[in-house]
Amino acid sequence: MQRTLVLAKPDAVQRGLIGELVSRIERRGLRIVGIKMMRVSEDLGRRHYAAHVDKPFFPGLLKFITSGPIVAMVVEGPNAVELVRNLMGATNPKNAAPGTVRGDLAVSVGPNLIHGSDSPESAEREVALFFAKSEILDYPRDIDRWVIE
Ligand code: D4T
Repeated sequence: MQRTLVLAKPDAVQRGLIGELVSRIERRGLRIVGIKMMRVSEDLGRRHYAAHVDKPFFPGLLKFITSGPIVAMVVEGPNAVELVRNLMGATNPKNAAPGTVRGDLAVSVGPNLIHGSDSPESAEREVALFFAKSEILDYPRDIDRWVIE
């Protein structure tokens, strides 16, 4: 079982696509075990994108990710990191396959709707950056026992 951090970026929130992203994740069979709407502070943005601080696109990236509310999620399942990366599609929507989030719904490499951790190590680091332990809730799939005949 693996966990990964998923962000519905500011463009996803503004375009009313939170449900679309959540739905694709859930329909794949992955479980959401943490979810919250929040603003990314400049400090959190810098820490999250630490690998990119020296890249020419970093200032724009930081402005974008801090520009409006996002929805952060902890997503759990077998191979969750790879499954989420696959459903996101390539970073540049121009190269993203149809059927993926970016291939179906995005046109630009900046506002490209979704973030997913790129390795189990990044996932561990990023989940800890965005979520306190108490905000991640494990639950069994035992809803049928509440059915009243
Ligand atoms: P994130 O990290 O947001 O999930 O995207 P990816 O994992 O798919 O892509 P990334 O880490 O290589 O890039 C991080 C972030 O920077 C933006 N970006 C990237 C950009 O604005 N211009 C660029 O040239 C690149 C390569 C998009 C995603």
